[in-house]
Formats: sequence, structure tokens, C-alpha cells
Amino acid sequence: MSLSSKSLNIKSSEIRLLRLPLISTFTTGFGSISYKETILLKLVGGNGVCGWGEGAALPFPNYSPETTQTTLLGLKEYILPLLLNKSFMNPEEVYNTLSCIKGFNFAKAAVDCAFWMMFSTINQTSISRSLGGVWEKVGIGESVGIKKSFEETANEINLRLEQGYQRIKIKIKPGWDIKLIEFIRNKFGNIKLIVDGNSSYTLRDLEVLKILDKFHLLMIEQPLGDTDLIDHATLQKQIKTPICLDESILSAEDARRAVENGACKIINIKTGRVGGITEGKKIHDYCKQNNVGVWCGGLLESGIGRAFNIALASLPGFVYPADMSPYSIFYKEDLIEPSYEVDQEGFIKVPDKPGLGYNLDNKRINKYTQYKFCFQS
Ligand code: OSB
Ligand code: MG
Repeated sequence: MSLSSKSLNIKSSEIRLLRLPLISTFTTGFGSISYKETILLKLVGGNGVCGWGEGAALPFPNYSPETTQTTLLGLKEYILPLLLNKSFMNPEEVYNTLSCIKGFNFAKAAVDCAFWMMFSTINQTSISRSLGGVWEKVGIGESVGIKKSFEETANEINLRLEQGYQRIKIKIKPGWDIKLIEFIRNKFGNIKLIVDGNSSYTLRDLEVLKILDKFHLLMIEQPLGDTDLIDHATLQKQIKTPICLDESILSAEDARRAVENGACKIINIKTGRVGGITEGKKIHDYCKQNNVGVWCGGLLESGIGRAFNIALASLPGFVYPADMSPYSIFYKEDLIEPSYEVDQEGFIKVPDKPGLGYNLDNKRINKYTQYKFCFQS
């Protein structure tokens, strides 16, 4: 099957900043968010085919240096001027064109995804299939934020386990860790459990991090700072719990360095953080070749961003359940209609249609748009 038969000329584009109110505040080791901002990018090709992508950075630079505002700036000032009125045969060509720009991964992800959607549409092959996906459904787990009490955390976990979710991830931070995990283990027994430190620990917390070994966690996600690969390697030598990196891994090269140096045993791949599904697949390919498990993380994307996460998570090396809770856990309504559903066994079906695989809800997209910028040639 030839996937690069036609060339696509990018004629115009539209950038939107949306503000999505969260049903409840989401708290992690780096702080709380009470609303999500996100960037939607629409690309229109000369042949009328269009693609949408999402750049799902957060409104404040506490997870990554990039924020929705800098994604917007990057797209407007640096990225789109390199792409408009140019023709591309496939996503790799777009990726190569953007390789001269450092950073702005969330902005690049919006472009990469929008182009994949166009590419999939003109080739009449789903994004998953075009990318090399093999899974027909993706297993999911929930990421449970820091709550007011252990009881509240347990109630949330109980609900999701009853709904079929395959594993639970809980956010931890210094002082909200050992006792909570002990409580959860006592209550729910041997469920698949991940803890995510979101960079809130340092090596000074070594004694606490060592205690985690007795809870047989599936992994500990990003305990230390995002630039602390060396410290993560030091930590991994002293604990049995596998370290999974999130914030630290921005590219396939980062993945190689982290793995070669023993800084992690598992990688959480997020479409936005790594600059799109093209780079996500490169990380996956490296990890698969080197027997490093990967899984798909999320950044509270709308259904548009999640659609690309689902395609990415259908690659064969995605062996752990994804952070892919449906919109209804976080938001009143989604930007795709109907949204995807989680079945009783905790799976989401991977769409086999060309294009996004879901219908956009333009009314809702307009309703949540705070700012819109059009590029015409
Ligand atoms: O570290 O995985 C994280 C949300 C915001 C910032 C960081 C993280 C998260 C999540 C969300 O855990 C998971 C999801 O999108 O379902
Ligand atoms: Mg994380």
C-alpha cells in the first residue's frame, strides 16, 4: 500500500485558543488547575481537504515551559509561515521542515496531527492504520488527581474499577504518598497501580521513595525534576519500582539517552509533549526495539486531541493501559460528537474510518473559543 501518493498544498489555516471549564479542580504535585486551555489548529489544503490538530499545553508553565499562549505564538510567528503555500507528500516531510525550530512541541503536535488527519483523509486509510497501528482497541486507566481526603480518593477509584477501568494512577507529592498508597492497597488489594510524582521529589526524599518498593506498584512516574536524568538514574539503582518518565522525555533522542543511562524502564508518551504522533512513533519504535514498555499519557485533551492519542496507542509497543479517561470525567461536553466510550472491560475502540474518525462539534468549538486567528494566502 502506497501512503504517499498525493502531494498536499497548505492553503490556509486557523488557530483557536479555547477555554474548557473543568467539572472539578485537578490537582497534581505541581499545583492545581480549575480550567483547561487548549489550542486547536485547522489546516486547509489546496484540494479543499482539511485537518484539525490540538496543542494541549496547560495555561500555566508548571507542567512544561510551553503554555497555550506560547503555543499560539509559536504557530503564528514561526511555524505556520514555514508551511503555508508549501506542498508536502507525507507527515515526515512536515516534520523535517519543522526540525529547524527548537521547542514548541505542543505547537508542532497541533500541526503534525492536523496534517495526519488530511493525509489519512486523502489516502482513505485510518490514522491508526496509516501510522502502523495494530490494536483494534486500547485499554484505559484513570489518572486520579490529589483529593481532599483518602476516602474521597478511594471513592473515585471504586467508581472507576466498577466501570471496568484497567488500572489506576494516583498523583502523589511529599506528604501525600506512603499513607495514601497503604490505604489504597489495603482497600483494593492487588489492582494495577501507578503513582505519579510530577517532579515534586528530589534525591533528598530517597528514604520515602525506597519505601514504595513494598507496594508492588506497576511503576512510579516522574518522581524527580524534568531535567534530572542523572538523578533518576541514581534513584533507579536504589529502588525496585520501575521508573517511568513523562516530563523528561521530549523526543526519541531523549528516550534513547534516558534508557541507555538507566534513568527509566518505561516511558509515558504524550502526543503534545513530544511534538506529535510522528515523534511519538519514533519513541515507540526505539523502545520496542530495546524492550522498553511504553504507554500513552494525556493532558486533559478534548476528544480531538484524544483521537490522535488513540491512534498512537494502537501501535504494538503500547503495552500498558492509557490515560484516556473520557471527557465526562473532566468536562461537561466534548468537542467531538458522539465522543468515544469505554466498554465494560475498560477498552476504547480504535476508529477504522479515514480522517479523525469522529465528528467535530463546530457549535461547541465556537462556544469555547476565546480567540481566533486566521492565516490566508
Ligand atoms: O502527569 O500525566 C500527567 C494532567 C495534567 C498534567 C500532567 C498530567 C496529567 C494527567 C491527565 O495525568 C491524564 C489524562 O489526560 O487523562
Ligand atoms: Mg505524568
